[in-house]
Amino acid sequence: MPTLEILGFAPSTYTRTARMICLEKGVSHSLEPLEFRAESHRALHPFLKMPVLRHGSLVLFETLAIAVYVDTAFPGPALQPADPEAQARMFGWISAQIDYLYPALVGELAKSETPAAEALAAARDCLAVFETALTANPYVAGDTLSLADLYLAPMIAFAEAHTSWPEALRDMPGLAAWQKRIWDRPSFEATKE
Ligand SMILES: N[C@@H](CCC(=O)N[C@@H](CS)C(=O)NCC(=O)O)C(=O)O
Repeated sequence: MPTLEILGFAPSTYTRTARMICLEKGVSHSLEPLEFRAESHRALHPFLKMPVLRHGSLVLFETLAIAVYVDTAFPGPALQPADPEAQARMFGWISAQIDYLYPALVGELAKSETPAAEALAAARDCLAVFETALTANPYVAGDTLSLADLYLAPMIAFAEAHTSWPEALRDMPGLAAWQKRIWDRPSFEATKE
């Protein structure tokens, strides 16, 4: 079996998601650098983003493709609910993170150590939706860890590391309890920079 490679840089939230998924599945992988924005990068990822997965002759770009491949091609704990409705909801949470939370947290909030009130309000509004979900359930998509949690953790960790992460965003007990559960996992610890 060829070694599975994740190409990207450790601080990248999506690269961290891909790596956490490998670790949660028990799939050994290596983190490999990319020649960022060089032609060699374009050959692997036509949109010049990260991560990329390489596994033998298979090359995949886009985190979601990588996530589903690693979860379904390897044994280990399932990271997607088996129930179709629950699975569809999990993908809804992932899509919301990609389209709404990532731009608010990583794109805007994390740009400044002391974010503008507008950026804070947008981040708070978005996180409040996750707070509601995490008040009802221990994990984003229900009772068990799923791909949706492994998207969320790196985004929040990145924003925490790059802003003063003010008190206004801390007043979310469901999110805080979830953070404690995920932050204690070996996959989170092992992918810290
Ligand atoms: N849709 C892509 C987004 C990947 C993405 O935006 N990755 C960031 C790092 S977390 C990146 O490559 N940033 C470099 C850039 O935008 O030039 C995916 O889901 O994999």
